[in-house]
This record gives sequence, C-alpha cells and structure tokens, in this order.
Amino acid sequence: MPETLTTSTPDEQDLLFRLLRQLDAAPDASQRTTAAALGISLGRLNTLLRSAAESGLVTVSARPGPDKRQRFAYSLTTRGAAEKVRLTDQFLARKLADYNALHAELTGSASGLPPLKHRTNPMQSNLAPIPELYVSYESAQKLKVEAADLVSWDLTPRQICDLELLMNGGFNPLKGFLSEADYDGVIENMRLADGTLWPMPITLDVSEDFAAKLEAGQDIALRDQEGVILATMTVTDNWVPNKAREAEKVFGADDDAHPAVNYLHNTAGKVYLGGPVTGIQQPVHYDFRGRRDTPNELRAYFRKLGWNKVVAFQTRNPLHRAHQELTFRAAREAQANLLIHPVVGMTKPGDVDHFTRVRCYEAVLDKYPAATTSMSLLNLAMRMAGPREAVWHGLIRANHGCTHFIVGRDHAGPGKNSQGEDFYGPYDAQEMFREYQKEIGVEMVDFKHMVYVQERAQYEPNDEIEDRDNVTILNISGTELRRRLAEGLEIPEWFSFPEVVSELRKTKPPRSKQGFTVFFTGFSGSGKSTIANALMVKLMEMGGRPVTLLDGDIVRKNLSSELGFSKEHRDLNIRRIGYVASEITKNGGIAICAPIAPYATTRRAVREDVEQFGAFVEVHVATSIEECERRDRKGLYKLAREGKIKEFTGISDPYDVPQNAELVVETENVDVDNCAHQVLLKLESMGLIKA
Ligand code: PPS
Repeated sequence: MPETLTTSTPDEQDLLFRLLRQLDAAPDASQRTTAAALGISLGRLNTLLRSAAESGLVTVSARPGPDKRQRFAYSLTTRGAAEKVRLTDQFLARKLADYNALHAELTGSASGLPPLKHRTNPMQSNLAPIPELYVSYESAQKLKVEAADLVSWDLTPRQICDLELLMNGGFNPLKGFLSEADYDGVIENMRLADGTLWPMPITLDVSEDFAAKLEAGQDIALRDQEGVILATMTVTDNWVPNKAREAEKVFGADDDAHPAVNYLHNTAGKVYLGGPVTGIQQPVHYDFRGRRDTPNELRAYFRKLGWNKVVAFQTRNPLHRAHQELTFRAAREAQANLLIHPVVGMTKPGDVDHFTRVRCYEAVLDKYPAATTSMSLLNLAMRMAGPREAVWHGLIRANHGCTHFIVGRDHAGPGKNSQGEDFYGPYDAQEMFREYQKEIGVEMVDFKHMVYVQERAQYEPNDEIEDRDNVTILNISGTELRRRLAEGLEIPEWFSFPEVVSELRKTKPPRSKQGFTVFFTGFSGSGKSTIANALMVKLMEMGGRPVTLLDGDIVRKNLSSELGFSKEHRDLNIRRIGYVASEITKNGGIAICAPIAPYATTRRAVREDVEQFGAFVEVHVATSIEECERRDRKGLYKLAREGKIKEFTGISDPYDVPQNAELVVETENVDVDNCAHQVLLKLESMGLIKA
C-alpha cells in the first residue's frame, strides 16, 4: 500500500476517498466540475491528483481538445479501485459511529436517560445494504481494458463460486481471498486475524508455476473458463499451505474419503494466493437467471415486502414432504417468512444435478403460501464440512438478510470415512451453531429427524413421538430412495409429491436404461483388452444401448498419440478416457475402458467424473506380474527388463492394486468367455442389464 495513505489524517483520507469515488462515478468530468463536487480549489485538486497518481491510484492520460484547462484525463487504476473499496468501508464505519453517537444523544441513551420510544426508526440491520466489492459500471469498463494486460489466472469452477460470493457480499466481511495470517486464524480457531468469526478457508489455490511468476503486490486478472475477466486481485500473500493440517482442522480428519479433503489433496493447486479483490462483473449464468439474487437484492426484496423476520432453509436435495413439514414448522416457530435457499453451485459428488432440483423446487413451491414464502438460488460451492459448514452457512444467510436459519440432522454431512464411520455426529452442527449463534447474527431453528406417523398421517420430529410403541413410524432414507429410483420401484405419496417423483424419474431412469462405464484395470498383458472385446460383443448382442470400447492401445493411437508413460502423461491419458466415458454414460451409452490405469487417485477421479451420470464398474484383471511376464505377448517385458523401455508398469513403475473394485477377475486357467461372463453377471446383479 502506498505510504502516503497509511500516514495521512482521517480528513485527508476522507478527501482521497471522495476523490476516488468522484473519479469512479464521473470519470469524464472536467477538473473544474470535479473540484466543485469535492468543494475544493482547482489548485488543491491538482496537488491531490498528482499525489494519487504518484501512489499508483490513478492514471493520467492526455485529452485531445482545445481547452488547455482540460488537458489531462484521470481514471482509477486497479489499485485505486481496491483502495476506494477499502476507504468506502472506513468512511461508512466512521459515519455509522457518528450516527450512533447522535442517535444515543437524541434518545437519551448516552446520558443515562431511558431511550425515547418511536423517536427514530433506523433501518433494521439485516435489511440495510451491505458492502460489495464491485466498482461502478464505468470504472469496470476501464478496468477491464487495463486488466487485459495483467498476468491472468483462469478460475476453477469452485473458485468462480467463491469469487461470486466474495464480490456480491455473500462472504462479507471478506474483502478478497484470505491472506496467510487470516488463513492461519481460520484454520486454528475459526477467526480472521482481527478476531472476526469466519470458519471456512476461502483461498485461491494455484499451480507452483503460476505462483512462481508473481511478485508481492502484483495485480492479477481473474478470468472465468471462457476467458472473461471477472475481477482483479492484488496479490499480497503467496504461500505453500500445510494441507494435512487444513484437512484435520477444518474437516476433522485427513481422510480422502471426505470429498473436500480429496479435493484439497488431488484437485487444488499446491500454492495459495491471498489479497483484496476488485469486482468487475458477476459470473455469467444462463440458467434460472430470474431465480438468482445477490444479498443486496434479497435484502431489498425483504425490505419491500416488509419481511423483518426471515427463516432460511438450505438444501442440496430435492424437497420431499418431510422437508415441507420441517420448513412449515420452522416458519411457525420463528413466526417468520420463509426463504427456500438451495445451493446450485457445487454440492456433494453424486447429488441430483441442480437443473433437475430446481424444476422439483418450482413444482413444490405451489404448495407453500406465496405471501410468506420465497425461493432464491445460491451459487455456493459447498465443502460438506458439517459443523463448521453450518456456521459458515449461517453467516452467509445473515449476509442475505435472514434472521433465522434451519439446522437439521447431519447438516452438510460428507457421509462415511474410510473406516465406514460417520465423519461427524448427527447433531454436532447444531451444537457448534448454538455456541456461535450470537456472533453469527442469525438464530438457529433446530430440528431433529422428521419421520412419518402412519396413524396420524403426518410428519413429526422423531424424538417427540411419545406413543412410538403404538404407532407405525415410516421413513425412506436417501439411499433407499436412490435404490427405488434406480430399480423403477414405487415411491409412496406419503414420502414425496408426484410432480417431484416424475421429475426425478425423468432424470434418473431405472438402471437398466441408464448409461454406465465398465473400467478394466491391470498390468500390460493381463488380458484386459481380450475380456473387454468379448464383453463388448456380448453387450452388442443384447442390444438396447450403444457400446463403445476405449481400449488402452486404441486410445493411445486416437486420443493420446503425443503422450508417453510418465506419471503426468499417464494421468492425462486416463483423465481423457474418463472424460469420454462420462460423456458416453451421460448420453445413455455403455463405455468399456481397458487401460492399465496404475494410479488409485486417478481411477478415483474418473469414477467421480462418471458417477455424476451413471454407474462406474471397476474390474481388476488381477493377473500377476509373473504371469504377464511369462506370457509377454508383445515382447515388452523382455525389453523392459533389458532397460530398453523405461517406466514399465510392474517392472520399473508402480501399480496401485485396487482396494474397492466392484469385481476382481482371475485369468489364470480361466477362459476369456468365462471372464467376460463374470462381468455380465456383475452388471446383472447391479441392475444395469436385464437377465
Ligand atoms: S496407462 O498407464 O494406463 O496410461 O497405460 P496404457 O495407455 O493402458 O498403455 C497402453 C499400452 O502401452 C504399452 N506400453 C507400456 N505399458 C506400461 N508401461 C510402459 N512404459 C509402456 N510402454 C508401452 C503396453 O503394451 C500397454 O498396452 P496393454 O494393452 O496394457 O498391454
């Protein structure tokens, strides 16, 4: 930060703030108009402009024209725009303090007198506008041009979600991606360096190569995946985090079975960048535009409707009858209006896609009283961090103008750990929320598990049923629902709404009609390709779905001809296969893959890609390395032993034996037809093909 700014007096800072605001709002105004707007002389303005230009806050360019008094044009630099955002906050804080003092004086509360009722009626704090990180439209156009010359980072889908909520105030009070000091505080005790409660590390992870190019204080452009510049960021911090510690502290265990820990270790870049962000434009969404609202848009909406109390319901699942009952009860209990606030950014891998979910929500919305219920979509990238996530969700909802927040059983739960146990207790999130409720600024409406009581034909909280021995309690778990959908079985009316079930059935036809991927893995010469070919022919004989074979050799010839066998190249090769297989699966076909795929993490990544759309059946062709070498069909093992082929799997390169393959096939003394038949039986038992 320029020295002049940190050493100047509050009055000088106010003047600088007003200057930056003026240049931002009216960049083409003459100097005389600018001086008049600021109430200072032209001479003073010139001194001020010179000092701001020297500090790198404004740029000066020559302005053509006859008027000598308008020779120069001034506009904000990226740094100037960021400084404006910082000074705006400072200015507002000072004004608020002045206002509070005045208010206290007027109401007598400063002098110890009882406050005068009805004297003043300030805007309720949850409904007042909150700070955003965007600059004005005019400045954004200029900054965009300026930012085109900056080093730029192409944001990942998760980073785009984070950036959107940083810029629109959803992550208020954050002013950018966390600095190292803020990150350390958040990891250790859920607090920023200044002590403010913030439970989730919002970090900009990048590659080592990219980070190495940067200098401290450098501005970078942040682009979406099409290259559109969304923001600039001044990089103040650049560090290599201890990811194992982050996993332990934030997610409770350094266990890759947790989706966010898996992301941390296997997707996120090795280096984190921190620094303030200057917002240029919102990420573009083409879907459900009318249903997306920024925090300030929601606050304005609540103000307009006079909704002083709003209870928010967070969800990443379709709404069924139990959810409806829970939200009705919450609104009644809090005597509040209801905001259904589903997450459409990133949720748990394997969840129902948000397009289907929003169609389901829209169908259910008719069943709520329109005057007291609203729905808005939140572009949040969830981390599935249970208790910490609940606190984070509460802060985000406070920013969106809500006063209450529903926390149910196992809020933002990630499922089982690698020992098959739950990561968090079912009510840990409620406990942590309760502890921080005051600071979060929204009140929790907690619910125990809701179940259906058949005799009374209604949903009730499980722990409140006193006559449980005399009534029939019904419940369908998420896993059971998925099973019923997958097998085309009945889903009873007491569980869900017909409109919702019909939407889900359209997206999730029974398994026997869905696409799927069979992924063979094993040593070179283990028999993968031979079995894969036999399987392909058998599936084609059955008909019904198109079948595509992505054999190791075929792929290397057609998709990956430029790649070798280093770890990096093998990963790239397998990820390409995974991408094609996931597309085939999505479109209802059968993909049969048969690469060596030696690394467990890459196989897992492919599984995740495919499982968004259909089943992934991993088949380990478990022929031993000794047997493969004995067969040596292509003569490659001999060459590998002689050192003529480097990095040869099983000889001079590792192979991670699959730990949770759907099927293990032994090929020694078993003929190919039998091996392929074993796979068919497996597919049949999984409901993927009909007998
Ligand atoms: S990987 O690791 O999955 O990307 O390998 P993949 O694409 O399946 O390999 C295809 C074939 O390349 C031959 N080959 C090698 N395999 C392993 N290591 C090294 N260094 C190597 N060099 C060439 C090998 O014959 C593989 O074919 P298959 O069908 O497995 O025998």
